[in-house]
Order: sequence, then structure tokens, then C-alpha cells
Amino acid sequence: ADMAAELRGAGERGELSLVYQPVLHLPDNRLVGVEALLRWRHPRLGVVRPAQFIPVAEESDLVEELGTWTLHQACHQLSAWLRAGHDLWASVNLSTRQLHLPEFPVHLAELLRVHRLPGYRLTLEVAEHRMARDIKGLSERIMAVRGMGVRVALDDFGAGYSSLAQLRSLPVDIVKIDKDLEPLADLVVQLGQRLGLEVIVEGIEQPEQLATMAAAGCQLAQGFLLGRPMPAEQLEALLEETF
Ligand code: G
Ligand code: G
Ligand code: MN
Ligand code: NA
Repeated sequence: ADMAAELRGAGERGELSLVYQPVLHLPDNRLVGVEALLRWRHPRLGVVRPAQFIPVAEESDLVEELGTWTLHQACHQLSAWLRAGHDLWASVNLSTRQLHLPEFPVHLAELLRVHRLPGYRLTLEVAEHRMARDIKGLSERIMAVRGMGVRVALDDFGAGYSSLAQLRSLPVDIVKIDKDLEPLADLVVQLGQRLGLEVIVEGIEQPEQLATMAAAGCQLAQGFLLGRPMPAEQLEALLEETF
């Protein structure tokens, strides 16, 4: 069947959900944030990963529908956790197409207001392989978002189409790097510091990788070793443990 057609209305039918992966502050092993990751439970195919359906959604206005659902859901969940007394931020992956929508800043401001969220509790992750060549337009959008206090991360740096030029020209707060940059870890961490950015290393699966990244001065990390993406209830249990 046509995946795009099946995807339409998936949120309203209850087929979408978010899983949350912990981000740890390495010096004291504290859970400081979570990355929200989208899942689609297809009635016949079972759970479909975003790598399979986001590209389809990006070819049409579906990406707006999905993005709106995701942002709303993440803000709703984050707001509940904050009201329960937990101290954390949440990041949401954003399609550049969504970021470019004329109404995006207004929608975002409205979401923050409705959920009574201070902007700094939310991070938006933008991946460079999905970035338009329009660096200037993108930069303006990022500045508009940051004007609300929302933080912006450049995702997947060092993988695929990454370029130092993009990192230098985009006014982001955070750079997320892949554990494959381990051999260059200290250089990348220095680069981040030089550019005034926070560095988050992701994909950490082995204790040795964690040790190398920590020794290089990387303070924030995520990966299967530190916590798998998990449903909200499970993440909540983790938060209660360390409360
Ligand atoms: O969770 P998983 O490993 O399947 O994610 C695969 C890719 O999908 C990653 O690049 C991730 O950034 C992206 N992704 C996950 N959730 C979302 C989402 O809500 N919106 C968008 N645009 N991309 C997402
Ligand atoms: O592109 P982005 O960084 O948003 O993609 C995040 C994806 O990486 C998620 O789909 C998540 O499931 C996956 N992921 C998170 N931690 C690990 C890890 O330690 N190893 C691997 N292979 N994938 C991971
Ligand atoms: Mn991401
Ligand atoms: Na990433």
C-alpha cells in the first residue's frame, strides 16, 4: 500500500508514540535530558522506524502533521515530568522542512505557552544531511527559535554530509557527535569549546568509548550503554529512582 496514505492521520488513530533516550552528564552520571524518538505502530507491519517513514513524509505536507504531533506530545510529556518535580530537558528531532514553515515560530511559541514550558527546557535537533543549502534562511530560523530560549542542536555531526562550514555558520547551541569520532574526540571537544558549543556524544555502546570521550572532556553522552530509547513510563521509573 501507499505508505504516505497510511501515515496520514496516524497520530489521531493512536498509531504514533514517542520513546525517550536518556542523556547523561558524565562527571556525575546524572540523567539531565532525554531525546524523543518517534515510533509508528502500523496495523499490519508492526513498529516502523522513522528512517523508513520520515523520508516519505518529507516529500509532502505529512511531515508537518507528524512534526506537529511529535512536538506537541514531547512538550506535553516534558511538562508532566517537570510538574512532578523532575529536573530535565527534552530534545525533539526536526525536519528542516518543518523549521522552514512560515508559521513554525508562532506554533512553537504557542506550544511553550500552553504547556507552561520555559524555552530552555526544549532542544530542537536539526540534521545537516536534511539541511537545505539555504544556510542564511536556516540561520534566521534558528535565531528566531533561540529568541524564545529554545536551544538548537546540530545533529549527526561527523556523519554523512557533515561539514565544518555548516557548524561554523549555523548559530546552534549544541553539536551532537557520533562515537565514531572517538579517534578525534579531543579535537572535536576542543572545536566545540572554541565555537562556544555544548558537545553531546551519541551512540555510546562500549565502556571504552565512554572512557575515551570522557577523557577528551566530553560532558554529555547518550547511547545504548547508558540507556536505550524507552517508553515514557519506563523513563519515569528511572527518574523516580534517582529522585
Ligand atoms: O529512532 P531511530 O534510530 O529509528 O531514528 C532514526 C532517525 O530518525 C534518526 O536520524 C532520528 O533523528 C530520526 N527521527 C527520530 N524521531 C524523529 C522525529 O520525530 N522527527 C524527525 N524528523 N526525525 C526523527
Ligand atoms: O540521527 P539521530 O541521532 O537523531 O538518531 C538517533 C538514533 O540513534 C535513534 O534512533 C536511536 O535509536 C539510535 N541510537 C541511540 N543510541 C544508540 C546506540 O548506542 N547505538 C546505535 N547503534 N544506535 C543508537
Ligand atoms: Mn537526534
Ligand atoms: Na544524531
